[in-house]
Amino acid sequence: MVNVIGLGYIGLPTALMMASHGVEVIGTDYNTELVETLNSGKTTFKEKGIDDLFTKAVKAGIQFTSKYQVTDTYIISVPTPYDKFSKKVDACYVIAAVKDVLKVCPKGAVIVIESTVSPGTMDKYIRPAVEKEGFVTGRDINLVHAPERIIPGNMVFELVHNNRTIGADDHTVGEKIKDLYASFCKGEIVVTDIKTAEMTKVVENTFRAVNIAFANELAKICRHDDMDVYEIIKICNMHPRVNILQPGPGVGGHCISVDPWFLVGDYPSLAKVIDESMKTNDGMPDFLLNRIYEIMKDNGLTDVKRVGLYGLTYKENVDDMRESPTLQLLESQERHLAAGLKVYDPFITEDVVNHQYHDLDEFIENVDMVVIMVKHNEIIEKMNKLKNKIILDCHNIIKMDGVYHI
Ligand code: SAJ
Repeated sequence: MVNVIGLGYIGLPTALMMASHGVEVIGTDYNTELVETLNSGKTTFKEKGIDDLFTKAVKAGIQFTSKYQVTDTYIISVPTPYDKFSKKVDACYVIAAVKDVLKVCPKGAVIVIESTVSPGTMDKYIRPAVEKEGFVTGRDINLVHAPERIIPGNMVFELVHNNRTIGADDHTVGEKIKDLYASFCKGEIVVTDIKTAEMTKVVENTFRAVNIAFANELAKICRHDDMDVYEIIKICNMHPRVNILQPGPGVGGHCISVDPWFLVGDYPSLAKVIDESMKTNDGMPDFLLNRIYEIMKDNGLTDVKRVGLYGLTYKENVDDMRESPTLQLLESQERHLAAGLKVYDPFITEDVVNHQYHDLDEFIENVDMVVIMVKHNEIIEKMNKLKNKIILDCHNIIKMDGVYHI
């Protein structure tokens, strides 16, 4: 039996996937409300394919509880909070979960950490925490790091099809955990050591962050001399060895906007390109705010209350707002002038910011200018509703005359 600890964005789909592929799974979360919701037959967030997967897993016998189980395999996927100012990740929840596991687990148990941690965390914090409790790692407890790699919006597909990395002290233990993941994962599963696994996870997200920063920098260069960045990227990408990403209003989420800072924090005099890239991405909401003022001025619009931001989530077709560029922009706006920008997102049904709308038509009716912050399918399908509005499209998805871009 596998006890999955932490039933959030990663733990829940992982537990459901294993259960629906013949593994006996019990999911544990200290949030009793969340456990009750799952036990009442409902999932806790929106994600393509998750409801069907949930039904299959429940049929296969998955259970949800707040108690830690006595078993030989634990998978920990609890959040790793990130401090915006120190740019450091705090492994406190992971350590707390490991300590709780140690209270119940038999000798020889394997603890797999899926949560993203900064490179070196296992040796610096987790291993000492285990040994402080009187356990010898490698003998009484086997530690494994199996970083998750799935992308919100396509998690269920990617869980099955992505390649995976398993970092273990002991190769035999690594192979055993590889077999467990192979119950559902059709990708290649590489077994390596823990530090390498920690580093690969952060490096993958850093690669993407640096490449998004490059696209954002190109957008700024092109804006400066009135060139079409999308046309330029499209043509460059026809070269067999060029693959530029897309500029945008900023980088959100709890991964690409966070993980690369771990490398900057640990190697300040070495990680120069990464540092500049992160600053470029973090600066995009401010750049965009200036662009909004510029377009307002060009169109004789003086009242910021007549401008609406479409999209609050950090990217399209998910309900996750963590580090979202829209929230960053709203924060920045409050520093610069009286707040007033209107906001709407079809995925956010509760009130989270001022001047928020819950109906697309009503939102559009109350603004003269719409800024497309997030390319939800809804607005692609209903772009006709934007006719006669001033449009600033941060994703180049609105195919109409007179649309402004970043
Ligand atoms: N973005 C751009 N331009 C692009 C692509 C993305 O501005 O061309 C922005 C998005 O709008 C979003 C942010 O970047 O605000 C991040 O979105 P994303 O879709 O690139 O990635 P995440 O954060 O949802 O998920 C990433 C993935 N990592 C990589 O692709 C290397 C995923 O596989 C990881 O599992 C996840 O981080 C994680 O949990 O670490």
